[in-house]
Amino acid sequence: DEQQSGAADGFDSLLPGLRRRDFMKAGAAVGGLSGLAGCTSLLSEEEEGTVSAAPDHSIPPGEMDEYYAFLGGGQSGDIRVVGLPSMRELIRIPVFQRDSGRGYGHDDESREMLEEAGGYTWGDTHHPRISQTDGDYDGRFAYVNDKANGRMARIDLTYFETDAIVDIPNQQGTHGSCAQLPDTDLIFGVGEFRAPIPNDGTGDLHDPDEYGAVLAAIDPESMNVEWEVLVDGNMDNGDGSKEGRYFFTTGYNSEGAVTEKGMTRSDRDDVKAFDIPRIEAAVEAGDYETINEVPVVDGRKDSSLNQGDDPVVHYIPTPKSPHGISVTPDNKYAIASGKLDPTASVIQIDKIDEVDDPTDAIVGQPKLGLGPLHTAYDGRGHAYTSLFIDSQVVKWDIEEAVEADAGSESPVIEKIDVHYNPGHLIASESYTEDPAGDWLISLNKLSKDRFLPVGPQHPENDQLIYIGDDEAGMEHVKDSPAHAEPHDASICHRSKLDPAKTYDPDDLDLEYTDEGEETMERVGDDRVEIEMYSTRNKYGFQEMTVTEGDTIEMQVTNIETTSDMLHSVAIPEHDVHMRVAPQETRKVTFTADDPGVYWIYCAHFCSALHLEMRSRLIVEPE
Ligand code: CUK
Ligand code: CUA
Repeated sequence: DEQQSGAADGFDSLLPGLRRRDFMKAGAAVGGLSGLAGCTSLLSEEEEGTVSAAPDHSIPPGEMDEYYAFLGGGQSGDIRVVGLPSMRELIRIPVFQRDSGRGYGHDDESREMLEEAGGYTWGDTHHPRISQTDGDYDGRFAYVNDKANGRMARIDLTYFETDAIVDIPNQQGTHGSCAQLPDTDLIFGVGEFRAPIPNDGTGDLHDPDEYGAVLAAIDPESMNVEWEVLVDGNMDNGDGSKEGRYFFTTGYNSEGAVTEKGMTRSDRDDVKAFDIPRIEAAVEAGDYETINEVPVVDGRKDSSLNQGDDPVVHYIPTPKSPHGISVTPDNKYAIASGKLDPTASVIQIDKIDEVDDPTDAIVGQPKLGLGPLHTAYDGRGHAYTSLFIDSQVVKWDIEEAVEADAGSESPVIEKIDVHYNPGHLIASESYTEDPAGDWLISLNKLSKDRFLPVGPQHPENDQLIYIGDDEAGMEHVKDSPAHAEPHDASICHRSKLDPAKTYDPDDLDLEYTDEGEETMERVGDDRVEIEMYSTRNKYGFQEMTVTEGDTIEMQVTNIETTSDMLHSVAIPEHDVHMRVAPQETRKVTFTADDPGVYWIYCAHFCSALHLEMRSRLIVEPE
């Protein structure tokens, strides 16, 4: 297994599977390695078998991965579905952007969805979270944020397709996203950018004191925003307690500033613990202000709802600008990573509502390294935190961190180098009550010299690390280049997903058109409605004649029952590419503005007669 051979990156490439720590041990036996280029295969054969504890991670041709990893594609606006442990990208699910490969944003339904959600051409997807029932993945939906335009989307995991997008009122920079556990009763969108509320040009736009950020709670079925909570400072990432009582957010800029200098002035920011039942009681009691049709509960520090013993939001002071937050699988702790501080803060969840001084809920503060960003779990009591500045993943013992003094390094078990500068990391099923504890992906922001150069923009580097053997320690087994730019991910065992092989026509709103049922009708003066089928290797109509200026509604059913047998409707010079998968019916509406002949063709290669699968759109002059 020679993933990295040939790269000029030091001894990691000479000894695939050999960790730096082991290198020290092996060093005596193999001598000075710097001059040993050319001996790579010899060394690998000798050393790999004895050193590697990882199970075989090279999935042979024809065999399948054990896990699905869903990666937020960042500024690409999509979700990437990657198989683990092979790291093969299986498919991309377009969410906030059009994608001609999947016909997304080309048919009426998905195009209207994108238009109603603001009509933007892109989004910034960071945190894909899979719906849960009883604290485990149920394989029904994934939810993901759009940091760019303040939105949340739902992906139907039966079809691996985006089926709803909500444009969240009063929120700019929807960053963290997370389902309320254990049964996905709400979806939370975490508002990062402080802005005027409502942001409609009223008030003093230059006065940051008039800005605010909200947490939004969204109904997972209707995708309506049910309520919001206004807070002090801005927010960043979020995660919920496993029983559903609290939702935690990190934040920076408790200063409420508008410049980098101002945002980093004070030594403390805070973790906010939203008490969901109390917030819902406040909404029930009418204790809110309706802004842009959403009930907004005042959760700022000086709000009357936060005085006394039953605050709706606890503000727990933590060192400078904590970034990631995640709840341990046993629901005991919420761990916030320090970012600008070398520690993580271990917050004991059942203390939050008991202590007089919120700081007392912090029961551990291990010193981990420089730039701790995100923390994942193996279910064996260990935490794994990405160190952005140190370019490392640090493994540490959670209970040890509670025992040890604040600032102690003793909970640290092991560090492994990653290449380079990790943002998120994620372990298999880390967000559930029962993580699998075998694989971890470090989602590195910089790849530098790890791959063939491809110009000034380098790919990201998603690195696979085996964490299943505590004796042997973490083992880096694979590099995988990624298109810009994965942030968070969720890893789900394949047994928990049941994707459809073909469409179920009952799941679709449009009517199925079988062979022989095709119709073409002129409706009114300048509208033509077409309903037809597609199959190997023809469309329901061999030609369609319309008049210049006509609006054409073309609905097409793929009547194939064989899985994987896609067709599409590509219309030159009309910006149309409508995919139809087996048993799927879709509709596209377009205007025939220019007289002429246009060859409608199928763009998905479907058979030896794929090129002959054609029809003519004949647009006669008026
Ligand atoms: S993230 Cu969104 S800035 Cu660390 Cu969860 Cu990358
Ligand atoms: Cu149908 Cu190609």
